[in-house]
Amino acid sequence: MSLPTNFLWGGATAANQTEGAFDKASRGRSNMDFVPSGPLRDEIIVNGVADFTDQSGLYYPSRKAIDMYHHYEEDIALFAEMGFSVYRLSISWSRIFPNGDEKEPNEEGLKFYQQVFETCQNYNIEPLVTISHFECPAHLIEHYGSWANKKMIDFYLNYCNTLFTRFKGLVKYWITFNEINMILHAPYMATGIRIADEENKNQAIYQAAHHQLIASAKATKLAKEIDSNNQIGCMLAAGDTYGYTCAPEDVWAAKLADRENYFFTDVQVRGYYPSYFKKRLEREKIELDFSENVLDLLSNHTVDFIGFSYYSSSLISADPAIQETTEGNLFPTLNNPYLKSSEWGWLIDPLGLRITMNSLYDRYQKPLFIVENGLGANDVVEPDGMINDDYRIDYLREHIKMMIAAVDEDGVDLMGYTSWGPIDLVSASSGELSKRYGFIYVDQNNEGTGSNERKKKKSFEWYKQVIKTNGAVL
Ligand code: BGP
Repeated sequence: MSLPTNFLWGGATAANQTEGAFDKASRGRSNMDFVPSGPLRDEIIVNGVADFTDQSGLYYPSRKAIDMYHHYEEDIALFAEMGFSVYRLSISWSRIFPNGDEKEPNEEGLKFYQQVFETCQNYNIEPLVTISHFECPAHLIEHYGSWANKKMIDFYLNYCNTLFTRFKGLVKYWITFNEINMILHAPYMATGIRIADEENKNQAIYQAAHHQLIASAKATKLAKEIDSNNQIGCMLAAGDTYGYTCAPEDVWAAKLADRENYFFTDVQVRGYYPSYFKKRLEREKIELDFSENVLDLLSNHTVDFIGFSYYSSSLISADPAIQETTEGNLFPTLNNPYLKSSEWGWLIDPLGLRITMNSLYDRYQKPLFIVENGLGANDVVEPDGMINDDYRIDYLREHIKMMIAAVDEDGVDLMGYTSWGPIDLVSASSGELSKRYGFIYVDQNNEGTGSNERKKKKSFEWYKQVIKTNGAVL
């Protein structure tokens, strides 16, 4: 079993789930600053009813997170100790443009990321930067309706221009939007849009997605103009859908479900709206701008690589009587009797990763990058201070085995692997700190009253060895 010698190993985080310091250094307010933990959360991230007036009594986990803003040197040093050659992180748009529509950026924000990237550089860690990871300045939501509005393309481009120019030479791997297809499941969290009425939901979603796809193509163009070394990726929440039975109706239902996701990558990788989707637009009377310059843009500025997250496969049935679904996921799927699930009800399917990698590579024949994969679990600190997360090691081992098989036996071209949350962070779906993913434990909790002290878990040494042996010792 072998991986290429230049294979990139590391971990992935997002600004709103780690940084905290939401009001430091002239940072503006952002969509996730107003999403509390607890029962209100689901409603807000899905239907977009965040209240931008401060509600005392509620706890907003993104505001404090794990205070990586003040701990990044220590954290990156720990990543380096594990041997990371890549660190995927996102930039908080509202640190750079506090309102989002200014012409000039906030120097304090730029300086912060400059220091972060220089720290990475000192350890020979390649940053992989997500330009927008579930992040939108609150001002753009309040005053423009976020991505529902075409003007967002220019605001986003101005932000990209600032990043590409300022970080030229420090960053070469970029992802335009995190899990662009998550707009289907959590429109507010993913993009800041609010779905006003169910009837026009798809028009609203695909209009906003269309703006993001145009913005992504424009950003790709700009990135290359500023530095031809730049490598741009799209990013998809992936995971193949299986039919519940071999009934052709179930197989067909699974194919249709996968298309919902592939639509986004079809545009970003192939450069045009696929025929099946154009038919759907006609059927649903969804109107989008397909002027010649938009079509040219999409076709001339496709991405260099396909970033994707993989947590599990999905299961679908055409029979409405089959209804038993998993829990704790933003997009519940049918329970698969062949699979176990995590404490949060997410199905665990390592072979599904190999299947998904093959589906993506068969379809696109472009380099893939696994930019998220991991297990969210309740970790226990033993009286001796140890955190024995063998379940996490098992999860990752089985997934990495399948990843290597896809490369080694199936010939998939894979650039790298960044596990999700190498350090504990705020869960996007639940807002909980107790849903931990890290190799590094953070003394922080669901109420935000912890000390933020960092501690290595058992998986820390395990992952270090995996990286050192390029996946040979698992
Ligand atoms: C993806 C997001 C991440 C991350 C991850 C795990 O959808 O890109 O931001 O949070 O899922 O999900 P959760 O945090 O809900 O466990």
